[in-house]
Amino acid sequence: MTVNRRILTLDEFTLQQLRQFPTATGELSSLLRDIGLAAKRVNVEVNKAGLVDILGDAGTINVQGEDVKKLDIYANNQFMGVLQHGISCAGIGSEELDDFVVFDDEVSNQSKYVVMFDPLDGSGNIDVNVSIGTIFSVYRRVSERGKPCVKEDFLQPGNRQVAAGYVIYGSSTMFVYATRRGVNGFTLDPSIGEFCLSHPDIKCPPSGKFYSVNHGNFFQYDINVRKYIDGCQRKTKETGGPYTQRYIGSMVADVHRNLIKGGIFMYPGTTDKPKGKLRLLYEANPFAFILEVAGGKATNGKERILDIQPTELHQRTPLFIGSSEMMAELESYLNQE
Ligand code: P6P
Repeated sequence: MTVNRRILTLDEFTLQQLRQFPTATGELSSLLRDIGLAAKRVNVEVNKAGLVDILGDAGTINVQGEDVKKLDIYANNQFMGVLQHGISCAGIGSEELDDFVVFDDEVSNQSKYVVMFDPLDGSGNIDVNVSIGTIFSVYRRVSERGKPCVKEDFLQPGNRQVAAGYVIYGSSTMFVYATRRGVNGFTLDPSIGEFCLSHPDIKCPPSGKFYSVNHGNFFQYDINVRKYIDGCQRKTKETGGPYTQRYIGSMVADVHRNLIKGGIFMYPGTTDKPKGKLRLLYEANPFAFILEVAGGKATNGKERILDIQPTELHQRTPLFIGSSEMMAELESYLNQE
């Protein structure tokens, strides 16, 4: 009897992956399931944000000095809650919190992983209905069991990530995650409340037509960055173009599009912000891991993002990320004297 090929849910997929590793404990599958659950809860609120009093500012300012939207706080509490009450996570770092949080309870101190996350990136777009997202990064703790150590367990370079992913709350809600075995995308089916495998084994096209950058900062960029952007605008059919400038000010949406269709996303350093705006631990590192597994590249303009040794939770980094051939062309500009 042939079994019809069913569309796998996120849980079924992670368990299928687990079965290929007899020694695996299932903690990573459980962690991804927990994150998926929190994402579904956040999705409900994001989808009705215009209808209930969850829109607008919460009246507080976060550690970044940014107005905190009520959904930011709600999302942070949802992800932190499932991670703290699951079996897999010993502690977290969140864009919304001043410092790392060690859960320090009996179960958590025996857990294998720590998680960095931005609970709701692009939240400035909530009130105007532009796609927003959650970004997460998973590390195996270095210390043996017991209370994790910030320096040893939380401040690991991105090349030590075990998994990374994002949720995009857009025209549909997608959960995309990478392990070293590949990048897979799951679309939420509201009729059954499950993320279902819709984009298996995602590969980033080696080249594309999209370049994403905030042109408003153009004259604050390094001269070689300006030369590259100028080159993007001059592309013709004969030189691999024409390119299209697409930048919607929501990193998850911009990088997701370029991952799927090919393209390059840039948030360079500026004269006002030499380190750029984006954070290393919960924005640049997870996307750099995902893009590299999918065949793309990610640098800070000088070195591979994943090789940067972090020193603090909210440190920023310039970010250039996307299709390998477009990144190679960018690097040829950046290496000019
Ligand atoms: P700018 C959103 O606030 C965010 O952190 C990213 O999602 C987005 O790519 C970037 O900032 C946009 O920043 O300075 O271009 O508005």
